[in-house]
Amino acid sequence: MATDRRTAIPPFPPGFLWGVSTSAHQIEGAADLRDPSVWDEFTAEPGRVKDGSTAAVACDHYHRYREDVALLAGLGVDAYRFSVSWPRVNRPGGLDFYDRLVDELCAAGVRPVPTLFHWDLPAPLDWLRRDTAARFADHVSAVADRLGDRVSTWITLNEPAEHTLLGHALGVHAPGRRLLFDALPVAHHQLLAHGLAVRALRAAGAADVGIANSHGPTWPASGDGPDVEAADFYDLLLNRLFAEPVLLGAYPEGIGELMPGDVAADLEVISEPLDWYGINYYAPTKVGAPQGTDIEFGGVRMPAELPFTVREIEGRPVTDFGWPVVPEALTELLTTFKARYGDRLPPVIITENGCSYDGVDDQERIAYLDAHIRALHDAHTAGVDVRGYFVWSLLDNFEWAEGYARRFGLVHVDFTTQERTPKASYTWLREALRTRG
Ligand code: GBH
Repeated sequence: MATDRRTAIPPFPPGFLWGVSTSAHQIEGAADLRDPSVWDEFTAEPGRVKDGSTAAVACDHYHRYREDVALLAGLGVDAYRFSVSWPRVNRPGGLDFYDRLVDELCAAGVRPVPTLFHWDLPAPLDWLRRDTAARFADHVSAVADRLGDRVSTWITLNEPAEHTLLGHALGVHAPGRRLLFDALPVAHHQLLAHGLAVRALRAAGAADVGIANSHGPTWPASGDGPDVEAADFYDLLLNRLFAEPVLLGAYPEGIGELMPGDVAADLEVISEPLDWYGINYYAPTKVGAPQGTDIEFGGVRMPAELPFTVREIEGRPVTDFGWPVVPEALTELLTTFKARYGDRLPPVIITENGCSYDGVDDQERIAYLDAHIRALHDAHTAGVDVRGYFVWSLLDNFEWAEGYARRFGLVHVDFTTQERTPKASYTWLREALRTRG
């Protein structure tokens, strides 16, 4: 019998976790029931978000979570990765919402996988300040005390690399700072927050803890020395700076000296052992030597003084966002991490992977997900211990500086009526999961 390669998922080891991901600020709405976050303040500034929209209502998930959990159950995923909004938890009764959500997930047989920080920092706080890390640990303890009887799998931070780079170095995300390399303490304080969070979770009895880091291969624009050097530097910033403190307890050479505080002592905290390592993967980056002028790439202005320039990857299909579709770069990323870190790399979970395309008959999304799941399987065959795969995202949602213009969902959302419509990709994934080995 001919098998349709579009619906047959290659066999992963038993216990492999299939899931979908979202984040609080991007879907919840109910802004009146949370304290303001840096994102609420940022979106209130004219010109920051492309379509001038805010996440005040978003997908109104706060009020519609039952319907959304039913969509998860209908999809047949094992797990749901969502984030807990710190500024909502800061409101009296704010944790009640997550309590209800977790109960609903458990009743539906879907494992809750909360992320404890996904960029919506309470507005009065600031990652340039060291004490934000300690405040985060208190937040984590409060959440774990409340949900820990039903939640076993936890994620500390989402993409500290992007929050540092986009939010504090380049200023295109909240809080909108353009500090370039002066943003490095923001990275250190988030990493410290991660380590303190792991300790807080352990103290609360958590047995299954990871982080969701943004990673991707960086390809030199040519074999010339300056291009290779620039690509290596970009690899250091995006990959090594955030992986090595966590996995090896050390910063890449030359970086530790630039960080604030007692870095050696902090690295002890930052490298608390994890049960698994989460990677968000979207696309590789092609990088070349600086060109002496500011460049505009993917809607981000990168100043001339940066020691690299990002270049276009040609000859590949691109998503509506303009990101190239390069599934085999996921295999490359994972085998590279395995080669670099060996036994120091715990089992890997892909905590985000997905693409933006318009329309409900989203054949391109099916092709993207199918190819990336196969690429992940290739990494498994090559000896990388992969334990899970989460699609970004369940719902079309508030895509940060892009507003509602970029749609990443398996489920279409009409932002006027809040009507949810499963896309072709939802049906495809449901059938693929139903018939998985
Ligand atoms: C994630 O960030 C976030 O965790 C999530 O909240 C967000 O909604 C989702 O992705 C989709 O954006 O121009 O080809 O070089 C992703 C961070 C940064 C990954 C930009 C892709 C550019 C690819 N992304 N990067 S390219």
